[in-house]
Amino acid sequence: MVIYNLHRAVRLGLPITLLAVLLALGPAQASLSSIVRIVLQKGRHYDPTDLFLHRGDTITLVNGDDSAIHHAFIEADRFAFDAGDQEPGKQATLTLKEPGDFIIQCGIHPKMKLTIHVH
Ligand SMILES: [Cu+2]
Repeated sequence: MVIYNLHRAVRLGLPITLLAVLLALGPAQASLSSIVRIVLQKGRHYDPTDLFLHRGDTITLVNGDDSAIHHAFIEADRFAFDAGDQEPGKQATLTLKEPGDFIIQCGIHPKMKLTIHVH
């Protein structure tokens, strides 16, 4: 689609400087296509337990339990995340800005782990 538009732009006689700007916008637009992934906290598990993400993507953690409280957090070298106590039905969001592999734990259920791989 981009190639087609460039061909069309050349036929229309657009200045080369404008073409350079259009080319430069390509990757910028691609990086704006961040996504939101929903993760369920239910039965003392995260669902899913592994996620592959790109920088800029967001995770929404949803407490799907009827009565259990969850408390998601990350302890990493470069940043920390703490969602606080999440009552049933409540959500917490986390936008990934750092590349690397991180583990989202639960302060209430030590066995709950979600590994995220951010590229
Ligand atoms: Cu929990």
